[in-house]
Parts: sequence; C-alpha cells; structure tokens
Amino acid sequence: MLLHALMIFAYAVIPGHALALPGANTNSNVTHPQVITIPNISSQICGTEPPSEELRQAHVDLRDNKPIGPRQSSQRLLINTYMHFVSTFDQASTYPHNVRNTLMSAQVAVLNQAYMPANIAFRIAGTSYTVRDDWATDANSTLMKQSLRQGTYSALNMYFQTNLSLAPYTYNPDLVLLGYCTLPTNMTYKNAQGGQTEFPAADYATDGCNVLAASMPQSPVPAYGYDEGKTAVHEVGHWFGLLHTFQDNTCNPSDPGDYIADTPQESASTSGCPSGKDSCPGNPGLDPINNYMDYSTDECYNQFTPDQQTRMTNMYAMYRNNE
Ligand SMILES: [Ca+2]
Ligand SMILES: [Ca+2]
Ligand SMILES: [Zn+2]
Repeated sequence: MLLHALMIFAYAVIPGHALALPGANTNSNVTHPQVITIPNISSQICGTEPPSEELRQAHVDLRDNKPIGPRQSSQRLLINTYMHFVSTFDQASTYPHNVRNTLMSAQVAVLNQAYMPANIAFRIAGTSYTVRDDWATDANSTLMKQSLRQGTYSALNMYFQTNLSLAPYTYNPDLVLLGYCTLPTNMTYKNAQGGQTEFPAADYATDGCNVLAASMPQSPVPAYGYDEGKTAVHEVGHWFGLLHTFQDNTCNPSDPGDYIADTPQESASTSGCPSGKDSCPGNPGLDPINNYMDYSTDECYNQFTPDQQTRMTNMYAMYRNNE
C-alpha cells in the first residue's frame, strides 16, 4: 500500500512542486479493485438519454420507408474514429502506453467484427491520453469533450474512462457506469446558396460515446461479464441512432418500441444471458437477448438484425454523412 502510494506520488510530483493540472483533483489514497463488479442494476449498464421527438419521427419514417433524405448506398461505410483514453492518477500506472495501444486496437477489432454484417468499418484516425481524476470519473464531461473531440459530425469520438461513474468525482466501485452515448440530431442548415452547411463544431462538441475502460477487451482490470468490448458496440449503436430493444414497450402490439420490425417486442431489459427469456409471452418471438441493443452480458451479445443494420446506415446518411 505504501509502495503503491509512493509510485503514484513519483508520477504526479516534480521535485519540490506538486504537478497541478488545471481543474484536476488528485486523490492518491485510492485503491482500485482488480476486477470491477457491475451491479445488477440497469441504470448502471447504459446511461444514454431517451430519444428526441425528432429522432423518433426519423425512425417512424425510415421504418415506414418514407422518402426522406438520402439513403445509404451499398458502399462500405468507413468511420473515422478518435479514441480518447482518460485515466485517474492512481490508474495511470495500470495503463501504460503499450497497454493502451493494445486495448484500443483490440477494441476497434471488436467493433469491426460486430459491424461487418452492416458493412460498416472503423479506422483509428487519432488517439489522445489524459490523466485527470475529474475527467476520468466523468465530472466535467462537457469540458473534457470540448477539449478532446476531433473531426466533423461524421467522425466517431470515444472516451474510455477508467472510473466512469454515475456519481462523478467519486471512486465508489458500486456506482460504476458501463457507458452512454449521444443519439444523432440534425446538425445541418441551408446556407445562403441553398446548400447544406454543418453547424460549427462547438455546437456538437459533446457528441460521442463514453465507455468504461474496464469493458475494453484484454483490460488489465476487467469488468466482470462485460470485458469483451461489447459495451462499445452497444454505445456506438446509439451513436448511429439505434434505441434499446426494450424501449418503451408494454407488449401492446401497437407499441412502436425500438421502431425495428425484426426485433421481437420486449418489455424488460435482459441481465446476464437467460436463454428462453420471453417478457412478452403473448407476442411472437423470444426476447432478443443476443442483440447488441439489449442489456445482456458480453458473451450473450452477437447480433444486429438486418433491419437494425439498414437503419444504422440510413441514419448515418441522414444525420452524419456528407459533412
Ligand atoms: Ca422491435
Ligand atoms: Ca415474445
Ligand atoms: Zn444503451
């Protein structure tokens, strides 16, 4: 324990002067668990906000095949992806340069495998590394993203935070959050020449996905049950516009739910991987426990349905491409 504290001290201190990063609150008395346990509470799986009315309407229009906006061609989508690794001081020694690089490559490989059926691929366009306790716990999230976000609205920014928490500034492992992401919104307007112009980057600075670093594949501090990189797959599904498979569903056949025709109706999120789960027994199909947009554990996740694949590429064309 003393040795551990000294190592942190050595990292953070220049002889005679504490290294003070603006806004960084250091806490060198923290011990971090070897394995992170995610409580069986759905609010700690995904913190993505509910969809706007605008996004709901876009889902309705695409589901009903209304002629709105551009549709994605059959070309492969290649997404410029910026990966930002944000660590607390006490975790910095756990994630040295080579470990971070391994994690980010492994994470992109998992994303590429999961999105291959949708003809979507990701390439690392840039990376950043920050050691700041407040950002790593997701306090000052807006400032963090204003400082780190790269690229246009068509670029994916992912923030891998060592202590992503429901209660920023705390290190309580019971309050850990696996991830959340921003859903797409209209970021273009007609310019004086009648063409489409994108809003200034400052207007979408917070766009992107926050992911617990422990969910990355091969993490030295794995999140038990959620350590194969599938949290990022789920969150990026939101970035493309997908909703949860159990969204607003009471099993009433008229409930639009996730606005996806080929995911069965589901009234309750899944935890673990309970085969045969059927939260809407009167409606066709078992619950889509293997779907990336449910809340199952990583071993359970293995598919986006064909309608979800099409919806993602159409929404990308509608909201994010050509900018
Ligand atoms: Ca559905
Ligand atoms: Ca059913
Ligand atoms: Zn989610």
